[in-house]
Amino acid sequence: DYPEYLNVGYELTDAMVAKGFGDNTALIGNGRRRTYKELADWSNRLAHVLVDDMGVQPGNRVLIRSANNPAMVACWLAATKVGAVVVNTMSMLRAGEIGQIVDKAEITHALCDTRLMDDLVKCQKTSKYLKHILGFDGTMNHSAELDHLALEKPVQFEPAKTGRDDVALLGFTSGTTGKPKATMHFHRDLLIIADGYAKEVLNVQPTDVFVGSPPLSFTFGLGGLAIFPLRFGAAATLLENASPPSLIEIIQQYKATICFTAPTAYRVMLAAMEKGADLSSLRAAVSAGETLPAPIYHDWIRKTGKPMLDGIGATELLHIFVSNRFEDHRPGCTGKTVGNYEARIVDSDMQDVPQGETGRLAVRGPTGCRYLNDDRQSNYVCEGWNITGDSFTMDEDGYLHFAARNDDMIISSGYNIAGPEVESALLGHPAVSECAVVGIPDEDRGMLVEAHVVLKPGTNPTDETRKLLQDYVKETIAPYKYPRSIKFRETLPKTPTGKIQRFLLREINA
Ligand code: 3SK
Repeated sequence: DYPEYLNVGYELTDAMVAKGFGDNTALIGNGRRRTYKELADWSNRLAHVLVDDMGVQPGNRVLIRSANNPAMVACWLAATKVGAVVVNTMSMLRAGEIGQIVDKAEITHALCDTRLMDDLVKCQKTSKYLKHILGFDGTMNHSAELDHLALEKPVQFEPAKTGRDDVALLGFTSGTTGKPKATMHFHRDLLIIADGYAKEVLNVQPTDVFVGSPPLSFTFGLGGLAIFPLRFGAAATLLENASPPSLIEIIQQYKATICFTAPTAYRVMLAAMEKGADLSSLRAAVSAGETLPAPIYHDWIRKTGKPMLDGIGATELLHIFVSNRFEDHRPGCTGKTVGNYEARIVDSDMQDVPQGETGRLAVRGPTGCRYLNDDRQSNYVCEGWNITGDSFTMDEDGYLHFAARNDDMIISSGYNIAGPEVESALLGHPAVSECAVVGIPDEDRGMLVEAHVVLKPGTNPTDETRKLLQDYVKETIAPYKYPRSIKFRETLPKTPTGKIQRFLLREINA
């Protein structure tokens, strides 16, 4: 239903002002609130700089390098208004990693928080594409060149007449395997995820205050911390340091109502509630990016009286396409498809598996995978269905139950063992803080179930603890699934977005 010409930067700012949300708070960050009118004006001034001083043309690829802060959102909106194709990148990337992105996306222009300039400049020195860089002040003291130039510009800007099917965003994903891919998303896609998931599942209201940890460079973060609030006149708090203690502080300070983060952060929040933290303002706790362990789900309900919304999304599909609902949620179940998405469970020949059996999740709907120049496209999209790389079962009522990432399925002595199921069992033991289960090569069994366990303080990593945990798993799930090998670790390797990098744990054994 979107008009033929659609500019998502305009829709989320000037159009919101026109609809009467001008005085609502849009963004909170660096200790300040900014209204929709201020955000519209600010992004319009920046858009003028992009055109007049940097020579950005519609279709140019513009990289933004920043931690989550209001300036990053303003830059993203400005570049989108100009009709550029934006590539948001994480502050943690180094010159070599930025270089891979610049080459893949043929990026010509970049906006960069001045605190992060060194690696970008290093990358520019060897790049055949990146020609123009301007720095902005992410701390909002307006001390950088982009800020100075913007102050001289008018607050009105005529947005580029972009088509609804013009590419607005390139979302980079290395998944959990390390090889970056760029996913293309149209202007309309960015509104579809808000008008679908955010409306249907979260029922976002202008009074909502969003908070969360995912970087805006990850489409999970861009949706949850920018597109969803801005589409409905709500506010987003943006945190450069979104560690669980900072999240807790901000939730209490701004009475945040909707939180987007991963299960590990919710575990810390539950512990903080024990010590008196008041998180009662939260009406929606969205968990995605990692399997939600049942103990966290149950504890959350026990402590808050509200459900946790487990969902599954993918950068390829832009955001969450299967989710639990406030009124309809079950432990160990990811829920049903959102909006117009459809799901099937198929075998390797794209045939439906019998109902109740585990197979590959295939999804199709209003958004889908379009890799930029990548021969992995045909692995991801088969016969019009997106194969997400996850194994699921679908029950007779259409609810989807996560089994494993396809890479996390362990075949041991002929048994199919889902690593996350063993993880879930281990996490039920009070001594376990975090764990990851992988299959490692084994002469006798083909593969062996190996658990990497981070213990809670106070428990010693001894053979006795190992045996205790193995016995516990045998009592909790079918005994053949127990981890024959357990390695104790101080931490688990994770991507910057909080996903456990199980492939690194497998490589240790390879
Ligand atoms: O978990 C993910 O990979 C994801 C990616 C994009 C958007 C949303 C989610 C949950």
